[in-house]
Amino acid sequence: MSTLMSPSKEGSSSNHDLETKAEHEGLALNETRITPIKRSGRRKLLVITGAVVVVLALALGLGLGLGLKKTSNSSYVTTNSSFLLDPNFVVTSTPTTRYYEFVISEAVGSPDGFQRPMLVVNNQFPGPLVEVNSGDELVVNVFNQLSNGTTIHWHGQLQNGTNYMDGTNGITQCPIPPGMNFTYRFTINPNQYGTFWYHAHASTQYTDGIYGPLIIHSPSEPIYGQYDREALVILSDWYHVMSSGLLTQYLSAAGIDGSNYGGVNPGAEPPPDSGLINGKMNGSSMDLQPNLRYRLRLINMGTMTEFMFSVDSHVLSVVEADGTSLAPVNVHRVPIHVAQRYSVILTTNQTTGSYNVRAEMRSTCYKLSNPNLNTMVLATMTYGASPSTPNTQDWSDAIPSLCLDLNSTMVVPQIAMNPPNSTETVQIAMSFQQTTQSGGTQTLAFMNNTSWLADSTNPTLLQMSKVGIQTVFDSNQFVIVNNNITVVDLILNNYDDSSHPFHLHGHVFWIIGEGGGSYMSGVSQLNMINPPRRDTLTLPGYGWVAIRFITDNPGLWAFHCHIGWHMAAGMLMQFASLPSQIQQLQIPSYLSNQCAQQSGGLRMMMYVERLNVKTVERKSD
Ligand SMILES: *[C@@H]1O[C@H](CO)[C@@H](O)[C@H](O)[C@H]1NC(C)=O
Ligand SMILES: *[C@@H]1O[C@H](CO)[C@@H](O)[C@H](O)[C@H]1NC(C)=O
Ligand SMILES: *[C@@H]1O[C@H](CO)[C@@H](O)[C@H](O)[C@H]1NC(C)=O
Ligand SMILES: *[C@@H]1O[C@H](CO)[C@@H](O)[C@H](O)[C@H]1NC(C)=O
Ligand SMILES: *[C@@H]1O[C@H](CO)[C@@H](O)[C@H](O)[C@H]1NC(C)=O
Ligand SMILES: *[C@@H]1O[C@H](CO)[C@@H](O)[C@H](O)[C@H]1NC(C)=O
Ligand SMILES: *[C@@H]1O[C@H](CO)[C@@H](O)[C@H](O)[C@H]1NC(C)=O
Ligand SMILES: *[C@@H]1O[C@H](CO)[C@@H](O)[C@H](O)[C@H]1NC(C)=O
Ligand SMILES: *[C@@H]1O[C@H](CO)[C@@H](O)[C@H](O)[C@H]1NC(C)=O
Ligand SMILES: *[C@@H]1O[C@H](CO)[C@@H](O)[C@H](O)[C@H]1NC(C)=O
Ligand SMILES: *[C@@H]1O[C@H](CO)[C@@H](O)[C@H](O)[C@H]1NC(C)=O
Ligand SMILES: [Cu+2]
Repeated sequence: MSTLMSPSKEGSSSNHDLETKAEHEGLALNETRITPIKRSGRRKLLVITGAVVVVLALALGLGLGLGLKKTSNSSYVTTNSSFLLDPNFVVTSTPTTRYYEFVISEAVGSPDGFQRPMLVVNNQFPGPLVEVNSGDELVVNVFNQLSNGTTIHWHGQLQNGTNYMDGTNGITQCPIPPGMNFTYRFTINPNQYGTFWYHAHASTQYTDGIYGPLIIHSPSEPIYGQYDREALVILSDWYHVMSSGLLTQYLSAAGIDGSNYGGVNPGAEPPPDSGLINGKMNGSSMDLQPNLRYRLRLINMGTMTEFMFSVDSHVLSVVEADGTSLAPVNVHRVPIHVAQRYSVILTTNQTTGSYNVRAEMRSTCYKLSNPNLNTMVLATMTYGASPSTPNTQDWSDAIPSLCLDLNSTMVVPQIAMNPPNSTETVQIAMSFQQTTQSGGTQTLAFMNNTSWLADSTNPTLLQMSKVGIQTVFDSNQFVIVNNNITVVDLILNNYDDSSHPFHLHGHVFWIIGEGGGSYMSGVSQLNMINPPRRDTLTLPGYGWVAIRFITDNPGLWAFHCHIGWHMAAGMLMQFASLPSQIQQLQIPSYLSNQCAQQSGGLRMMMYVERLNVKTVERKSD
């Protein structure tokens, strides 16, 4: 049995390497003209840009009401008492159509004991379970009762031929206007199964509670039948205030209000106030039966926190990562970053009683610390006895200091696939940079030279569906267009000190390499033998990753950091695959109608306009 990886030596030294290179050799940094800022501690490099940043918080429409149900008589959020899956769900390869109704609304809840307004699906938190078989058609009518526009994204779904159902604001659709519906209708890929989720994909809305599990069963899943029961374990970090206010502070010149966190630090993310397991802090209970094998489906639905998951006295056998069945590997703890999923098999064969289930928040990876945050989030697992407060011991294995993925040597797909040779290499530099605005400086995230900004009135998919390969995107969109089916090597260099969980929409990619420092062609090691396949991976601080994927899925696909604050700060780029096929997509007319409604004056989302971004380099000490 392996316990968890030891902290990467590469990672910790790469910080130094990078600065050495930048300052003395003028290598990677000068070459790419990326002049990252260090978002914590002493700043060595400073970038001044001639950017004009206008923040238009057009709260138009908030007061209009438009006959919407207002939330003054707010209902109280409910949370399921059990997260066991129904063992009678019929797993079959005969597809059917499954219908769901989602009402998105504001409601009041207190997941961790602190009452606050939340944004929820069907008044439930976490949102309702969507459970399907591979090949099923899924129809979800989303009724937006919020005062702002929203979208729902189906994380990890390939959406082959239905890119317009991907639910990504500014890319595949406009926000569903308040009081309107959008019906998501798509076929679950017949070869896709495992643990997925859905969440709002407009600004930072999902942080406020719009998320839930999406489970895809299949008799062809390699691990199918190797367990007796299944349970969901939903992990999330949690705030005591609405994310929109925190986002405004985070993107402001001064950064977030640091009075609670030992000082102001522009560019530093607001640290959460608590952590939750299945929508509760310390309160969730898992009532199991003895001598059964449980498939625990772990999903990190949080905004910025990597969790370290474990169950006292129970070895976990990891068998799935992001929908790929794995050769089982036994661990004591599983690190799980934002938007990732793992299935682990837990056998209830120890002394009957209650045990601690632990989701430890990796707060060492925050820029600011919240003195009121309790990083040890607990639930209680009981079998063969009545539940009691557990008196069980944590595993003694050291927890690595860096926020990295499960060592990729432990993520070995059961269905082996070596990637085809690549035909194209795309290298991207990711960094945070300071840009000037009228009131001072603002810290934004850049993919090469572009800090993404959603165009909530004219999504890139609609643009390309009209104009095809000739589309000229605005300067806030970094889009890599592939007119042919190619095999892309995407190499991402991180010039920031934090790790970032990156997600590629519409694809399952191979992780062919990762390391500290910058990628060096011919020197950096790549693995072509059955590499891990998943949809979300962690890019190490001051490190690199290389992923490989095939552009055989027509559409506009976001590639972004899943840390909500970072995506909102611009850490997103897009792949546009097969423009001629994009022009053939059967995009429902109500999708463009809802866009027309946005430009008609109801601009609900905070809109940040950035003009004339030019980077000038300046060193200071
Ligand atoms: C991953 O595991 C391999 C094999 O045990 C080891 O050589 C390597 O150092 C590990 N990587 C990290 C980052 O811990
Ligand atoms: C991103 O910038 C790097 C460094 O300048 C460059 O080599 C690379 O081609 C750029 N990537 C794209 C897709 O333009
Ligand atoms: C919540 O409970 C209801 C009723 O028992 C059930 O139908 C639903 O699937 C549950 N949701 C989750 C997420 O377990
Ligand atoms: C939206 O869907 C809900 C629930 O199905 C329905 O009651 C409502 O009339 C629909 N609204 C619009 C504008 O279509
Ligand atoms: C949760 O449990 C931990 C560990 O027992 C404890 O330190 C913490 O105070 C608890 N939090 C609450 C809100 O009960
Ligand atoms: C419990 O089950 C695990 C996993 O199958 C096994 O490795 C272990 O030996 C079992 N322990 C006992 C006490 O039966
Ligand atoms: C793939 O690349 C390897 C190494 O360059 C080469 O030996 C092999 O022939 C290539 N395979 C195909 C199918 O082109
Ligand atoms: C970024 O833009 C600057 C100035 O426009 C240019 O010189 C530089 O090569 C660009 N860097 C990348 C990585 O594309
Ligand atoms: C892409 O496809 C077009 C039309 O099918 C073809 O003419 C062109 O040569 C292809 N380009 C590449 C780089 O393969
Ligand atoms: C998408 O569908 C096309 C056409 O059926 C197929 O060639 C392609 O391989 C599919 N891609 C994925 C990722 O399923
Ligand atoms: C709606 O958006 C505005 C502007 O970003 C924000 O101030 C407000 O808090 C949002 N309302 C909700 C309920 O999220
Ligand atoms: Cu990030």
